[in-house]
Amino acid sequence: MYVEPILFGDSSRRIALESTGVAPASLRAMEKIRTRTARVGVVGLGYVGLPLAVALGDAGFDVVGADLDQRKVDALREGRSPLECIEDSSIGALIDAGRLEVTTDAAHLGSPDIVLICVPTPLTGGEPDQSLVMEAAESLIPQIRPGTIVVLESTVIPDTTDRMLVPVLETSGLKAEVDFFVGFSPERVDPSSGLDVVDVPKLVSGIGPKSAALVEALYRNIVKTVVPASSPRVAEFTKLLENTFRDVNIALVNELAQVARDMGVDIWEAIDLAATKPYGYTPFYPGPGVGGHCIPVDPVYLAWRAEVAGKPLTMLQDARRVNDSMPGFVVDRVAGLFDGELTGKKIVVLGAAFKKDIEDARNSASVDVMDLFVERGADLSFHDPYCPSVKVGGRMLVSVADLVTELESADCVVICTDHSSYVWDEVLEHSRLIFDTRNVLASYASAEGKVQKL
Ligand code: SAJ
Repeated sequence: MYVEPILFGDSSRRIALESTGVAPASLRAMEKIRTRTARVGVVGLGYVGLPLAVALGDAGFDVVGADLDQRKVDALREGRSPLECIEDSSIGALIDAGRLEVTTDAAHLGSPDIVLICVPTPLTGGEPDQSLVMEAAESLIPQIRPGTIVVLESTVIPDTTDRMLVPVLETSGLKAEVDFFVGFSPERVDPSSGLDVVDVPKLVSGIGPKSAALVEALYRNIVKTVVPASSPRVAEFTKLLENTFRDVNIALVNELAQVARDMGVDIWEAIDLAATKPYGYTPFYPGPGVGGHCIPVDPVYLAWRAEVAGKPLTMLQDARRVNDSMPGFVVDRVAGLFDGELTGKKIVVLGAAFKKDIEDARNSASVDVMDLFVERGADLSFHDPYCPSVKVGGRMLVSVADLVTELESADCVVICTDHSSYVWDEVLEHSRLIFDTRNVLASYASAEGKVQKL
């Protein structure tokens, strides 16, 4: 798997350099990657950092992970995985082999040879918030040594690596691309597709040719396909492009869903018909809104940077407005089933997670739907096999235990997240009226007469 790039022209020059015994920092760094003797720090052990830490440990590197969440660190130390997609045994084997250490403090990684920054970059007050990247960078300043490689994985505003990360790290007194090396490699982890991190092509980049070669060499140890980008900036932009593409296309079908029914068209049938076109079309589906940490966030990072450049991206902003309007559209459609009046109506929402078969309800449109039902005076309850409780209307709601009884007492059941574990025949049998935001009941004959959909 390891493909050794020639760092300094042809190999004879490299041998000449080595023979002097004064190998530049980058040669020593490359040697540690080639021999997998480098010690790797991973800052942030979430759905991006932890799979990477495990892949690096499995590849033979010693890994030290840092995460602010003490419970997560405790679980890892006990050989327990905090992520559905990683087995406890994978963690336990690395811990037992002394190949994975974990800490809550990124300032005490022990000056590892390589550091991957995998911290969240959310929105705060609707604006990009890169403070965790800055904190991670600052924690590395006293730990930078000649030969250190720092790779940013978090999704950031284009130019962050060059114009924020490098200057902060250079306050160590060392010079980037001479003493230490910096690159950007966007995370491409999909929390539910089951695709392993090693199977997803990985964009890599460096602030200069040495950094680029080192970052490429590192990832060639842990992923099957490495795709070099010409600069961190274009890789940062590409990451935002990938997810903005998704948000805009979801907004297109969401907006069409808001008018198709009035035109006598079943939007779901139209999308399936369009998907028979074998080229020039990618199917996306309407829903109760767009949740998660990526899709509703990344377009805002791109639009923010464009605004700074004096070129507002109006289409991205319109798409965000459409997607953010979906929870209200869903609640209005359900209210329309009761002559516009939801006060006192018993509404049961199925699925709090932001998408099917995962346990994450942060940034979930389902929760926005539930908030609106509460605001409109409905008697709201929810069920989700993955999310035991969520905050709705300012208070914690617990997933109902007895689903059948809840369904039978509901004036309307609203399917927001179509987890695969639901037995839809049972939901149909015990419900009087269903509003299906995911078209999951389309193929059920018994749905006739009791199911409304987007
Ligand atoms: N959604 C729709 N209609 C669609 C697709 C998604 O309403 O046609 C909604 C989902 O219900 C969810 C939100 O959009 O609320 C986001 O869905 P997602 O499938 O994009 O899920 P994420 O947030 O896990 O996106 C990740 C992204 N991966 C990375 O950023 C590394 C995204 O680029 C992937 O394409 C996506 O996983 C994936 O393919 O599953």
